Amino acid sequence: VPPSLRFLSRHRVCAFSSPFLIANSCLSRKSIVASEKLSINKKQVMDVATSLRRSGNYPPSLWSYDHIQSLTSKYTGEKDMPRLHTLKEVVRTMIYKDNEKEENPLKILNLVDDLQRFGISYHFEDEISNVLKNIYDNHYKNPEKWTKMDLNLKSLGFRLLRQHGYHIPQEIFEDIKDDINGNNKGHMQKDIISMLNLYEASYHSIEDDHILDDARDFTTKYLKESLENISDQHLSSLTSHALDIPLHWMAPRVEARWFIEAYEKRTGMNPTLLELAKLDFNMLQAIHQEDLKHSSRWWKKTSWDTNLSFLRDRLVENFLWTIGANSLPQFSSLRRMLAQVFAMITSLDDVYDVYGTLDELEQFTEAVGRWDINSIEELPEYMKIFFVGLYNSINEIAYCTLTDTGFFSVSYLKKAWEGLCKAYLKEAQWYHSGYKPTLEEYLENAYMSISVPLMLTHISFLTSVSPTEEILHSVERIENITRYSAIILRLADDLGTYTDEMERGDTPKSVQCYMNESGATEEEARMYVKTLILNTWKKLNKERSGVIDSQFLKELTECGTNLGRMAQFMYHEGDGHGQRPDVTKSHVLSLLVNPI
Ligand code: LA6
Ligand code: MN
Ligand code: MN
Ligand code: MN
Ligand code: MN
Repeated sequence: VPPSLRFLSRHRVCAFSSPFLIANSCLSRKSIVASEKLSINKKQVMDVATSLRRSGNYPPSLWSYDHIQSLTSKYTGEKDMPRLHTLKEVVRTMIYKDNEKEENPLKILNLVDDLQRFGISYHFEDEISNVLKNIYDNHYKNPEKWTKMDLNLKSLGFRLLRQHGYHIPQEIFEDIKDDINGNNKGHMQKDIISMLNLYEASYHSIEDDHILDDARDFTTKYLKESLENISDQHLSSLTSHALDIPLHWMAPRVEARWFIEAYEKRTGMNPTLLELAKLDFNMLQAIHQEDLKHSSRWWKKTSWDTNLSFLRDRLVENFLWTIGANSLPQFSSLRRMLAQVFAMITSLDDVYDVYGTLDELEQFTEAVGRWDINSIEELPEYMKIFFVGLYNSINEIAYCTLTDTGFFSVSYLKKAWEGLCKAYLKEAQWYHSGYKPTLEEYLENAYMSISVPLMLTHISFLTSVSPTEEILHSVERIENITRYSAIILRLADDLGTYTDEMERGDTPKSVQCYMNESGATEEEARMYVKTLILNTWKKLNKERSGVIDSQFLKELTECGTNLGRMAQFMYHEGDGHGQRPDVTKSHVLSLLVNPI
């Protein structure tokens, strides 16, 4: 450090409570001009800025470009199509045959459940919706019929029907109210399968479904206590898997891989179903591999991994989120563009949280607002590289929507990025000023800064074939769904990442906000945040049943919900997205690299 800059040295600065407050005010545009007068050049000032920048301390990527490009699968192309088609026809017949046995719908409901868990229900959408309509009309619509059903059938039907938008009131479980409150010992059917199905059903609750809250508590405790004594291997692994993450919260591809491997060990399993599930999984994986390779070529072309080396290099992990959002075969181009969007979000987050000075971040936020390539001269070099990379990629996405659908989306996409930058900037300002928001104030901004609104804006333009007005109307109609998905993602992210964030220096996250305002301990605050996640799911469940009239809204809603599920998966053993790529590695291998 040159003598004239000693006042900025780390040693002195650390004596103040917020080093960055000092550093930033010293490094503003005005002070650079002033420092030039003091015969200190801009480069020296920037060097000091660099020495004061925080570090993400992110481990390097585990996936080299060459490794990704070398991925191959035997399941590409047309050669497996005839077999897939044959198996699908066999299963279709199976659905119709089971559907005719109306007197006990348990068998067909189990089949629907299995198809969904295998991740192959998308082949049988019409059949499944016919089956469920039938079952609803004949068994669940009329409360008089509830008394004749056993708890297992009731629970399974309740879950599948609610999942598909039917309104089944919680009162279907009125008769077990006393049992689950502990007042009527011994009457309720308590075999493991029934308890499992009741447990899974309880996650489809909406607010004020108190019977289901009690059912969740009861079955969770019951299943935990029974776990050691379940002699059937398959049943015991189903149980611990369910206790780990309930089915309704599970990321679908992760569940598919897990369930296929578990199903294989089930006594009396159906080999045709298993073959179809495996083949479909492997064929989808082959498509996903090509999408990943495509995304990785884009990532290399940005050169951010070398030119902006302070960023997390997480292309593969970002890609994993895209198959979490939508894994269907016809959505390759969505995944390819979404991987770009997710990688740019993750990178931009590091610019705001780790690398940028407050003054630079203000400049960058304004530059995104202008969206003008001719007015970025003022930005520091690294931000020019970032801005042009972002500008090119987003304009290219807008170009795709223009040529595909005739709609020029760039002003909406730009607005979404500006919104994200503003939310990021607010957090940076809070951090630099030492401000402690209340939890409510924090979440009002943090549901934006977790980027779900931006993601869903892009997803709606990339998946819709509808006219503009309809898309914009759709975005409005899913406002609440967007918000609740975003809050789930935010809270799950906070639980997985706040330890490192607080260590590095960041704005208080939900756990800290709650501790600050309530005096709770860290453990109590974590519990509170988990309760908030559960309660947000209840709100989301209610909203989900309101969009079943439109196929497009249903798909968009599923995407939003899946992003929440993906977050609960990525963060449930720590920060699988940023700090712990090693934890995510086995999932990348099983979902993207190795066939079954
Ligand atoms: C998580 O990092 C991150 F980068 C996200 C943007 C989460 C959303 C997921 C994507 C884009 P971090 P922050 C696939 O925990 O600073 O640093 O918002 O996010 O808490
Ligand atoms: Mn786990
Ligand atoms: Mn961050
Ligand atoms: Mn951030
Ligand atoms: Mn975080």
